[in-house]
Amino acid sequence: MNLYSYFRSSASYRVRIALNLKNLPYQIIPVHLVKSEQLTEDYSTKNPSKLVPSLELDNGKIITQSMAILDYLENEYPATPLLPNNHYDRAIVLSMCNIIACDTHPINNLRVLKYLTGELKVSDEQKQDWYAHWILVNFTALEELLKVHSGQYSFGDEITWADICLIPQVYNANRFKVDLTNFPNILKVVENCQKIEAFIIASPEKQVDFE
Ligand SMILES: N[C@@H](CCC(=O)N[C@@H](CS)C(=O)NCC(=O)O)C(=O)O
Repeated sequence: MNLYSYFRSSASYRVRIALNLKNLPYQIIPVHLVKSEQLTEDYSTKNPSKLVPSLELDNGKIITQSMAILDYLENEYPATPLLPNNHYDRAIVLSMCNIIACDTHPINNLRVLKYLTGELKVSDEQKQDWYAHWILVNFTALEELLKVHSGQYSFGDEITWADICLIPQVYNANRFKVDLTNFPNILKVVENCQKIEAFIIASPEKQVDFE
């Protein structure tokens, strides 16, 4: 499989972790977001949203949207399950994922930040405030769920999609120097995940396109 990815893209990072956890071989095809390669005609025929990641299957078919890719991998490669079987447990894991993938990531994405500083003429300092504000609002909610449900990882002692979403989002929060000291459960889960090979080799620093 080919994964269209950018080293710093947290949505691509999610998919890299899942592929690694499931021991699936894949090749990275870098798409340089700062050079706007996601906007080229060639790439947008693969991903009409002009975003990474996109996963190209062995048969040439393409899946876009990181959560749809995770869902495909879960169904197609059920060994090493990354979601609980119990319906309630699964719903809790998805609640955690959605706090990140629906409530946080889309409003702190590159194109949103570019729109703030470009069209809306927001200063860099205000952009930073925007970024930190939405991390803090949403991490406060996530921390409450982790207080109840976390063990070694976000949901008990098994790795789930919740960890796959959390670790890249924390990487981004750190990049924007957001203070996370009030989130001890988030920090505990990050520390535990960062010991696992699948997470380590998915990290931005380990990518072929790392700068
Ligand atoms: N909902 C999408 C979000 C993808 C996304 O926003 N990707 C970012 C990188 S993390 C991107 O390609 N940004 C390019 C841009 O904003 O122009 C997914 O989960 O795949």
